[in-house]
Amino acid sequence: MLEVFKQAQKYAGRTAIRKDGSGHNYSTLLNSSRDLARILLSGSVDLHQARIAFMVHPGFDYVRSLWAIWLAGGVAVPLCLTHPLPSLQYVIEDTGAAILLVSEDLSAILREYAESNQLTLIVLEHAHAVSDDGLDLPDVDPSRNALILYTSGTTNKPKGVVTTHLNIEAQISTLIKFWEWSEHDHILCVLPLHHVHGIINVVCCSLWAGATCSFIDHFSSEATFRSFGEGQINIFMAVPTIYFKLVAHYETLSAEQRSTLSHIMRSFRLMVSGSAALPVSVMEKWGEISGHVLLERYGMTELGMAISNPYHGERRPGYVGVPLPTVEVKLVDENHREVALGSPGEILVKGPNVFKEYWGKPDATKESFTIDGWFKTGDVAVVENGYYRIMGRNSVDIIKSGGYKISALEIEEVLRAHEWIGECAVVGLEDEEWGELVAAALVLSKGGADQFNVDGMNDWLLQRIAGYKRPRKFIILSELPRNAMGKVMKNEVKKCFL
Ligand code: MCA
Ligand code: AMP
Repeated sequence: MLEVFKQAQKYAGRTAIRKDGSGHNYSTLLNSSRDLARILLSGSVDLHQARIAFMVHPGFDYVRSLWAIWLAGGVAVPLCLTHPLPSLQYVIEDTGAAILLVSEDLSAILREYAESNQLTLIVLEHAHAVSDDGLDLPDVDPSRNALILYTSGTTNKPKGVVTTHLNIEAQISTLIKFWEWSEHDHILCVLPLHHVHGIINVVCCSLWAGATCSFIDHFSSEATFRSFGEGQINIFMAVPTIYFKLVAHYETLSAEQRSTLSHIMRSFRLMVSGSAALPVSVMEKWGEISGHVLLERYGMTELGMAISNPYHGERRPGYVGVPLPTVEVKLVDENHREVALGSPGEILVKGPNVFKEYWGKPDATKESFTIDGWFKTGDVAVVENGYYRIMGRNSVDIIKSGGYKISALEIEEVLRAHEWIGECAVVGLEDEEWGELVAAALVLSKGGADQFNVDGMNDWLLQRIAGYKRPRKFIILSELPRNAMGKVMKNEVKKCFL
């Protein structure tokens, strides 16, 4: 039996999940996951690593879907709940998922597509258990693939990051020890569940520890503070943009509300920030209102978590801390030679947490590792007084906005398909709230010059890309700044927005 289920069995009677005032214990969660696994198997003995895409609201249904896929021997492919059809289609087709598992109210977007492509669409609310069919669930070897998550990179289309059960077990068990998770913990999940931060750090870690995971459907400052106000939550994890928004909302509350909230937050055990650089100003303001020194850590879809400030000991503002136990980290120059202590270098990582491959992309997989097996993160860091400080990335084409990784090239490719646009360059502009804001410099086509308008552009984009990828600023130029070789100089493009 996979370790995750052995863990869950230990805590049978404890509350695993809470949402909207009701709870489910581990035993109910496991039984319901087994029932759903049998539905997925539909009479066969093992899904044999078939990819199952699922688009399910956070909470009990999400977790039982994930667990059912694993119990049936499948590979889980979580879909983003807010992606437009072309983005969903890309993931479904890239993974070759033939079964789609969906919450009823999310099914409309996929129904017609599933029918015309002979995909099986299972609506969770209509899927009825066949638990007495006598069928055993397969014994899944932990070296098998478990999860495919899509991440943007320096190529125009996102790549599917494949992690095995062993990778995931390594990622989880390291965090359980380092951050001292226990069954007495209670975390609030406000993050989207198609990325590592929400899936692994929040949901899988809490359920591995026998803790309780509370859910809200979608982040809002009001709902988050309301949930804190109930006095049960003692762990919180979020991206810096969320802390920024919470601070801003706190400042609008009455003195009495602020004092109650601050009092409650002081009794939390742990508050973590990650997925993007935490501005020191946000860390300080959060410290004032919550009494907590945020624990900042560094991770990546391909790695889970790699570097973390200590749970005990100094959490240094502006730094991500030290490599986690079992994770090897080194900083190298462009020839992959280790740099001298105190010099900046690219972060390379090795360890049982590191992903297996990019799905269906052997060349990209090979290129992302050195010949001696270190994963090349593309992030540049320096070690100062024993702590790592992230200095940036070695590609201007990767943007981090609201904690989401966004490929400038992907957005450019979409923009270029619009008849108004001749040429374009997408960049990330520094922003305290969002980390970076997506911005597009456009050279309009002949016809586009008369017709371009931002609302029309936005409507068109939202049918093709996720909302968080949409450029928030446009600038019209007569030509893009290029170097002597004709290459667009993105740093010069950024200056055009100043
Ligand atoms: C939304 N808005 C934006 C952006 N996104 N404006 C500028 N830039 C953006 N990126 C605007 C919307 O247009 C809208 O404006 C308003 O904000 C609210 O939109 P909504 O979609 O409701 O946004 P939100 O819910 O407030 O979103 C903010 C968020 C979200 C909660 C911070 O971005 C989020 O969940 N981020 C987390 C992503 C994540 O989990 N990353 C982890 C990747 P208007 O009202 O004017 O229309 S994993 C990873 O990175 C590694 C492994 C790691 O280390 O963790
Ligand atoms: P993703 O592909 O969405 O998993 O994003 C991973 C990237 O997020 C890393 O390669 C870093 O560039 C960035 N990142 C994660 N945590 C931090 C952090 N604490 N500080 C700065 N950047 C971070």
